[in-house]
Amino acid sequence: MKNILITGGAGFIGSNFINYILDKHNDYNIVNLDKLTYAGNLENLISSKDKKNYKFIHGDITNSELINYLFEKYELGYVINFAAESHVDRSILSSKEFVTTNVLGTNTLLDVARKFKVKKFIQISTDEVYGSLGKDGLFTEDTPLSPNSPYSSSKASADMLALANFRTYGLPVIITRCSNNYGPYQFPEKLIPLIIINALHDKKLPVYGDGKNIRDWIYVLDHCRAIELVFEKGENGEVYNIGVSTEMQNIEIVKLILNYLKKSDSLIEYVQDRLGHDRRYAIDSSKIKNALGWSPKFSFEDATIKTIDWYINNQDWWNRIISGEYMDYYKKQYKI
Ligand code: NAD
Ligand code: TDX
Repeated sequence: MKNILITGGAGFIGSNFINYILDKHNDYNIVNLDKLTYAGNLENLISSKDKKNYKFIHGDITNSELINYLFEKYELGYVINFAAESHVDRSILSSKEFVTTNVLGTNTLLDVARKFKVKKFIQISTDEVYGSLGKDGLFTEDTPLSPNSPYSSSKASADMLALANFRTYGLPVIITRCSNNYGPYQFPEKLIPLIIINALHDKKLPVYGDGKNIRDWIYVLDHCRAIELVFEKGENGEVYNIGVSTEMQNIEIVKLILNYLKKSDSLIEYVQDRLGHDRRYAIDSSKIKNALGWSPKFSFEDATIKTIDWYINNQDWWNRIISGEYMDYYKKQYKI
C-alpha cells in the first residue's frame, strides 16, 4: 500500500484527482488534508467519501503540528501538494493569503516531508510561473521563471523552495507545471464556469481588455492522468510541463459557450483589463511525452461540450456556491 497525503483535495483539480485515482488504484491510501476555504467543497468527493482507503482531514498546510501528527498516525510516505490560493484576480486584490498558503504552507509541508523521509513529493505548479509569451514561442521547462501576478509569484517561490529541498537535502521532489484546466467542479470564479453560469442566467459576460489574451486549455482529467504518471515514473528533481497545445483567445472560448447554449453575443461585455494581465501562455510538453510516454486522451471539442453539459446538469452544485457567503465577493467583482 502507498500512504499518500493529498493536500487541497477538496478543490477543483485535487478532487478530480482523488476521484480518478481511487477508482483506479486499490493500493493507494489517500489522506486528504484541506482547509475548506471558499474554494474547497466536500460535495466534489461524493464518489470517494465512503471508500475505506480514503480519509478527509479538515486542516491547514501551514499547521506543522497537525502535519507531523498526520505523518505519524497514517505512516505517510508520499505527498502531492495541490493546496493553494489559486485565483489571479484575488491575488491582485490581496496577496497575503497567497504568500501564507502557497509559500509558507508549501515550506511547512517540505520541512515535515524531509523529517519523515518521504519517498516522493509532487509539487503541483502552473505554467504561469514562466510569465507571459509574445506571439511566438512556447514555455519549456528551461524557460526562466518570470511571474507577473502575486499568485504566480507565490507559486514560483514554492517551486524554488521545493527544488532547493531536492538540491540541498536530496528530498525526492518533482514539479509539474500545467496550463489552464477546465472540467467539472471548477469554482465559478474562473473563466469557463463563470461564463457558462452567467450565460445560463442571461447575465453579462465580463471579458477583460480586448479578449484576445491566449490560454492553452487542458481537460482536468488529462492533467490528472499526467500527475498519476509523474507520481509513478517521474524522475526526482525534475520539472514536467503539462499541456495539450490548445491555444484559444478568451473571446473565442466565450463565443463557443454562447453558441452551444444558443445565447446571444450581446451578453458579452468588454470590461476593464486585469492588472498585469499576461498576454499568452503556451506549453511545450514534449518532455513528459518523450520521457514518460504521456499523451492526452480528451479532445477540446468533446471535453468542452462535456464540461458545459456538466454545469447544465449540476445546477444544484453551483447554486449552493453562488448563493452562499461567497456571493458578496462575486457580485462586487463581476458587477452582477
Ligand atoms: P482550487 O482553488 O479549486 O482549490 C484549492 C484547494 O486548496 C481548496 O480545496 C482549498 O480549500 C485548499 N486550500 C487552500 N488553502 C489551504 C491551506 N492553507 N491548507 C489546506 N488546504 C488549502 O484550485 P485548483 O484550481 O484545484 O488548483 C489546484 C492546484 O493546481 C493549485 O496548486 C494551482 O496552483 C494548480 N494549478 C491550477 C490550474 C488551473 O487551471 N486551475 C492550472 C495549473 C496549476
Ligand atoms: O471574468 C473573467 N473574464 C476574463 O476575461 C475571468 C474570470 C477571466 N478572464 C480572462 C483572464 C484570463 O486571460 O480569462 C483568462 C482565464 O482567466 P482565469 O480563469 O482567471 O485563469 P488564469 O488567470 O489564466 O489562471 C488559471 O490558469 C492557471 C488558474 O486560475 C490558475 O490557478 C492556474 O495556475
